[in-house]
Amino acid sequence: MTLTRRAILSYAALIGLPQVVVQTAVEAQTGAVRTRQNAKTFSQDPQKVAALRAGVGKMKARTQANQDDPLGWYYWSAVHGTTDDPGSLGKIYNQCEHTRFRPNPLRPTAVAEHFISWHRPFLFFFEATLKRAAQEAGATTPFELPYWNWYEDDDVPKIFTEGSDATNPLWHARVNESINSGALSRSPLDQKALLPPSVSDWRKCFSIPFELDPHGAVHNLIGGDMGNILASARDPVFWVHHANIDRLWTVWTKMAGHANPSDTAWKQTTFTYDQAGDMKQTAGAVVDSQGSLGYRYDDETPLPAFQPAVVAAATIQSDAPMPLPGPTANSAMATVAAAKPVTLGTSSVAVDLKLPQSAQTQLHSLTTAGAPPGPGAITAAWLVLEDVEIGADGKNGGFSFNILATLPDGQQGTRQVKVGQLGTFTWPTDDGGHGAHGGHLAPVTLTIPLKDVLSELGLSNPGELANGLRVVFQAQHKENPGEPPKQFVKVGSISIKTSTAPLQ
Ligand SMILES: [Cu+2]
Repeated sequence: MTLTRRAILSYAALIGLPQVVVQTAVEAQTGAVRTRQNAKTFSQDPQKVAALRAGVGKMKARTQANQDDPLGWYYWSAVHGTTDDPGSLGKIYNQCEHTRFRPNPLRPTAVAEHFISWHRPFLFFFEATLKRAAQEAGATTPFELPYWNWYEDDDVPKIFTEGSDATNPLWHARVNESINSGALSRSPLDQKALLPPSVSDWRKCFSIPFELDPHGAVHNLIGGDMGNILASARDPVFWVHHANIDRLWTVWTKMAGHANPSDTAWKQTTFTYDQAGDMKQTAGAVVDSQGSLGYRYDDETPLPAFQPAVVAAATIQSDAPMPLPGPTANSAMATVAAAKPVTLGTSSVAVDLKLPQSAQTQLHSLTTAGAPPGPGAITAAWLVLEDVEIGADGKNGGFSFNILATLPDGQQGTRQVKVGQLGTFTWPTDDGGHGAHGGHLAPVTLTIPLKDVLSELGLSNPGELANGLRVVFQAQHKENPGEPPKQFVKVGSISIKTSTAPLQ
């Protein structure tokens, strides 16, 4: 799609003839393309860095004068999410599209179909506003929003960390200024479809697993405002993080056999970022950033998929099998395996859930197609984490755990399926994702359906469960030598529960 003249005029009217936006649109028509650069390259040009800082500084000054100024810093962070009352901007603020993992087994996830397509125009309009602010502040060097390639660079780009609040508009208080890039997953890049065939199949697509890890993991690991979905865009690093997310969507789209959704409802979904309705885009229009929005990235090379191996866990906890309760007269959950409470800190932790033989057989039978289960047979199984709470060192974020269900592969390796994530940004909530019920980090019970997980693990016979199911809390944060032990998360109990078909 190419921008129409009408669209150009409406952009122009929108923020008082912002030249950069008009220019953007004209360039899109004439074929000149703006290039978003790697922050590393960008940082080598002091003029560009100065212009970026001037723009952010100017936007922050506008917020000081009027919190809801649509050309100000707070406005753009609040369009994503805000902890303040949105007042008259209720339809514009708190719009970010994010998947949340819900404790309710009947609604294990709320899948965000527009995580990636909502953020693209969000960044585009923010970038135009930022460039206008830079011009107003007197900067004459043109620039585009840079991206932070955290697959290659552990450190938050230095232009965001040097100096202080008083001297550098890009500076922000963060828990970590360095992450562990090797712990971020690249395996979503392997998936051929953007969205899953159904909600319970959320792992079988690019967008949802990618949103969790690397996207959510980076939010979790930086911590501070970045680790809070409602405050994250206040931190300038948010924008270069999401520029990399946006870049990887382009990379994924260009890889062979990968396709964005073709259904009309998805394509016609409209996002509006201002009250007048001038900053508007549809999902279908922005799947090609270059054709519709006039920008590309300096690196759009396909990436090999890569799944970080399960690290040897520092702690392995296991319990003796529990006796399997007999069939019950109703379908209430029965516990077939349970483990002691665990505290999650600096290192990974593995928990072996030992299963009595009868439970091994019944769990295996869940994965095989066959006649409907007879009276008293297991019809469903869940991995249940109860009393999951933020620990004493976790409130401000700065940590991220993948929750993996694993089995040995018979050759000293491990088969693994990611079933969830624990971090402050991705903390499970039972609402739409904006923390309305019970607060941002309220204690939760996580109930994870196991049937698909066991199928994906490739469970071929009950004997493979002879040593139980191993649950690994895989730490993605860096271990800092000499650091005192941390308590990021406390998990009150871990168990496998089943429900059985009613006895006649
Ligand atoms: Cu984000």
